[in-house]
Amino acid sequence: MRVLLIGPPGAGKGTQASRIADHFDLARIATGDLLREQVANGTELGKVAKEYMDRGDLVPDDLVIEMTRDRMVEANEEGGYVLDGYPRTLAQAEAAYRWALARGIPFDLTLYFEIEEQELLARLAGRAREEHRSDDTEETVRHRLEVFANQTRPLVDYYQRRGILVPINAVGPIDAISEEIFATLHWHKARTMSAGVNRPEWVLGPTAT
Ligand code: B4P
Repeated sequence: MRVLLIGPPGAGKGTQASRIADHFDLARIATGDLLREQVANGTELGKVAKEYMDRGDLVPDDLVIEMTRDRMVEANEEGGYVLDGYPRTLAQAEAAYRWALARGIPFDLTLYFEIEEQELLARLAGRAREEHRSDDTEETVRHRLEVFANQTRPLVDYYQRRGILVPINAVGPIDAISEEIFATLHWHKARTMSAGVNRPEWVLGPTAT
């Protein structure tokens, strides 16, 4: 199973991605965590990425695309993955699509975490107190929400046109949201295993733009 999670910062992608990975025995590939690891290790990529992350901007597409590919191949060989935070731009989505198509491993499902801005601001203020993340200051969070609206929200249409988008209500108890997601994924798994109804991304045509 190859699943993507899309949602604004603080929507709970990281929280739910870990649970999905545990429940379905999938690898979790979280680009935010991978980038923070690069920053902590002081790599060249980390040095470049830090500037963008601290401002609340997205790290340049080519760096993120390159960083993510090998992990996707490894994880796919081990049974699949949940992608948390990638793709985040149309350019990343197109690159991921062409790359996956060429290998016959298109994405199965995209979960879109729906949530109001007020709830996001409250959650991220909580995370700022607990985790001291340099990109969780109020000003940076507001900027990240704008970046999401301008650069990432268009992916909702993109994956809807591909027929693999499922909206998830991301407000409520964490366990209840996990249950909704697990039910969706179990249903999808059962459906794709029955003959003739497998409709992954690639059967919908070479491009959705
Ligand atoms: P991420 O690490 O992906 O940060 P995020 O979007 O804020 O995280 P998420 O939505 O996963 O929130 P979480 O579950 O932790 O990215 C950080 C930065 O990395 C980006 O701004 C960018 O610069 C860079 N980056 C990453 N990917 C990139 C890409 N593809 N291209 C370019 N740049 C990229 O939840 C937040 C909080 O809410 C937690 O404290 C949690 O406990 C709480 N919470 C979760 N669910 C809840 C619920 N149901 N109720 C109440 N609280 C809840």
